[in-house]
Amino acid sequence: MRTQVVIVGAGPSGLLLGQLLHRSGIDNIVLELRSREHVLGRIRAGVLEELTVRALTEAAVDTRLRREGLRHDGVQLCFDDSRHRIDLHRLTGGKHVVVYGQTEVTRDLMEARAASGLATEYEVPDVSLHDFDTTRPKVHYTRAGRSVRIECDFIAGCDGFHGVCRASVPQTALRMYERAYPFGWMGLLSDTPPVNDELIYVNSPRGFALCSMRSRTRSRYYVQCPLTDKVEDWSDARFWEELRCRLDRASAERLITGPSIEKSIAPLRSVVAEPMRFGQLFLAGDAAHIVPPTGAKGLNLAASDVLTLWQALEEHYRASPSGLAQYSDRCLSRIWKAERFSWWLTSLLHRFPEDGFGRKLQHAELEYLVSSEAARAAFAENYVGLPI
Ligand code: RFL
Ligand code: PHB
Repeated sequence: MRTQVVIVGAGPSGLLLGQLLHRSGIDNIVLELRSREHVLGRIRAGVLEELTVRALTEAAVDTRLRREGLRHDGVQLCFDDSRHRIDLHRLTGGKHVVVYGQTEVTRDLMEARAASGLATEYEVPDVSLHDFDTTRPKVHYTRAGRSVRIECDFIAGCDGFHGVCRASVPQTALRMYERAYPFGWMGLLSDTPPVNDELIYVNSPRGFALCSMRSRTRSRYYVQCPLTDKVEDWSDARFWEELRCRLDRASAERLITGPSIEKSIAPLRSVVAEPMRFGQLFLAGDAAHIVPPTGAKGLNLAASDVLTLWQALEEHYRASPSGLAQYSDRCLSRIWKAERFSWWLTSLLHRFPEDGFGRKLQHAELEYLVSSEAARAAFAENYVGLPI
């Protein structure tokens, strides 16, 4: 079998790239380890930057997003029992973010791919990459007991942080930069109206909390928890009680609770792999970098990598001077700024073990942030997303 681009991974990065390439007339095949249902069952991101919305528009998968996505012009920070609004729209000269779940983005992309009759192989357990340091790379896998070999021009590694693509690169060709945080997020999804019509990021003496949403009737909440906690340790009742304790009094009184429809724990980490290109293999999204979710940047960075890669591949196939050689440097420049913002916001809002000095600094910084227009403008500029 032969195609132009083999895309490994059917998460948002892989499916978005596939759709963009298809619209440019570039053949591609997507290979995914898990089932379609498993991919759709993962509850993750909720906040899209305008750039991500633009990428989905380019891919012609924005119809439902435009209808159902919630435009947010501000976010709120909560500490010392009071809430402070950051007016994203005013502080950025008219920008905003859109609340629309990653699950819905993925579903829209899957449906568009199926409607275009494009090849996607789900539940392929043994993808392996070959000869990507030559101009004739190959990808092997097994389908219904028979081995399949695809020859291609390029491989796009969109297979997330634990995928096979980055792991196939010789360790000497790769440099990893990493920071781990001593806590995780316990997340709960429920069919209850959100406590507030804007997101609330909370720094409380009991730890971080976040009030987010998926729609006007579906809420997504998170509380900081120890890394050793298991989902079974968190009954719904315990979660709601803990969230209530971390919120300001007015929000706590308004909070409407109900049965969870999903609960999960995510560790927080910052990782960047450099470079993002090895011969004909290009890494994009979580395969190359992860951020703690505090800044809502992971999916958005994935979309900006994919936009950059799509443009470079399109130029290559049009035989114009192509951005393929600059791909890694272009992406990394934006990635490191998002890594910085995500690390900073994580450091500002979470409770760290035994750190009196750190807590005083957090407090000083929070007071500065809510009292200084310049500091709020810097927050807003990063939150809505920096340009490519
Ligand atoms: P994904 O989504 O991990 O998809 C990779 C796909 O590759 C498959 N795969 C393989 N396929 C074939 N062969 C193999 N050997 C394979 N190994 C793996 C996997 O099964 C999977 O389907 O990576 P992608 O596409 O790069 O997308 C990245 C985003 O998923 C991620 O950055 C965001 O979810 C991060 N994130 C957030 N990002 C935002 O922009 N805004 C947010 O509000 C936000 N909130 C979050 C988040 C991540 C969270 N968690 C769980 C870490 C909130 C949370 C709690
Ligand atoms: C979410 O809705 O899941 C969400 C929102 C904002 C974040 C992280 C996660 O910073």
